[in-house]
Amino acid sequence: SELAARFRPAIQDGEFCLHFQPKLTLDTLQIVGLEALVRWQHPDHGLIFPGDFIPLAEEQDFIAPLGRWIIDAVCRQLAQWRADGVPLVPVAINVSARQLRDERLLEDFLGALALHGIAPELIEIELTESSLIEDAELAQRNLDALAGAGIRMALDDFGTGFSGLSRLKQFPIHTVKIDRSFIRDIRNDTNDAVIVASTISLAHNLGLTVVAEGVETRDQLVHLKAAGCDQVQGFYLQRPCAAAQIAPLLHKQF
Ligand code: G
Ligand code: G
Ligand code: NA
Ligand code: MN
Repeated sequence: SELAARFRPAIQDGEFCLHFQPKLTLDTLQIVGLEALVRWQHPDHGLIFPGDFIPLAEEQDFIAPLGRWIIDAVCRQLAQWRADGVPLVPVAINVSARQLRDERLLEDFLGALALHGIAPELIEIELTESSLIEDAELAQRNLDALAGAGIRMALDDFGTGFSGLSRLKQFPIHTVKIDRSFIRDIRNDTNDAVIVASTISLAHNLGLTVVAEGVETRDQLVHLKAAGCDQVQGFYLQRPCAAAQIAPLLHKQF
């Protein structure tokens, strides 16, 4: 396709960029982490969101080089913030199914961390349930090695897959992110409220941190706080934004 043909030059020409969305602790509403979200500033099509090119990148064997660019860009950004005196919080990187099966994944992370002098505790990987299902052996080896190196893992979009509970035992997961489809109607839909409450209780019993994603209203926030959720992320709190807008937010709270 036309988009795929431009993938490689787009890296060279600096057309990819990262936005960052804060995760806040429900106790104090302080920022305790960021999620990196890739965007493509296409010369003809304008800003393209990852939903419109990540699946294509996976299909076209471009996800490995793009993934490497993203890992390096996150570590470079952390080093830049540190040089600017910005208080650092961990940054989460989304890793897709194909990337999890790449023999070089560990090397990519460790190489970028070393190059930019970043501690592994400042990086988190976000995985989806579905990415853990097929060819789980290779994924398991990569994830065990990454966890062994000190990188934390979050299970993203939790509740939308079929195998969440067994995966929590099998893989080195520290955090579950409850999918935003359960948060949307949490105030009115009893099923959603029960699913969220049960997920929080299950996760806490397993010693895991719980993040609710897609929080768009104050009412949802109040409900999640009463339900004992640990962290929140969503448009009500902060939309994904450029690094330059994140720095003052981190400065302000420390
Ligand atoms: O921004 P948007 O709603 O289009 O994001 C859609 C999907 O793209 C999300 O599922 C998100 O996890 C994924 N995504 C965003 N950034 C990255 C990234 O850097 N790498 C990978 N593999 N997926 C990403
Ligand atoms: O699959 P994943 O959870 O990684 O998807 C991240 C995507 O969710 C990003 O594209 C981000 O823009 C989007 N997002 C973040 N907060 C909200 C929100 O409050 N509402 C909605 N609808 N999308 C959100
Ligand atoms: Na994510
Ligand atoms: Mn998600």
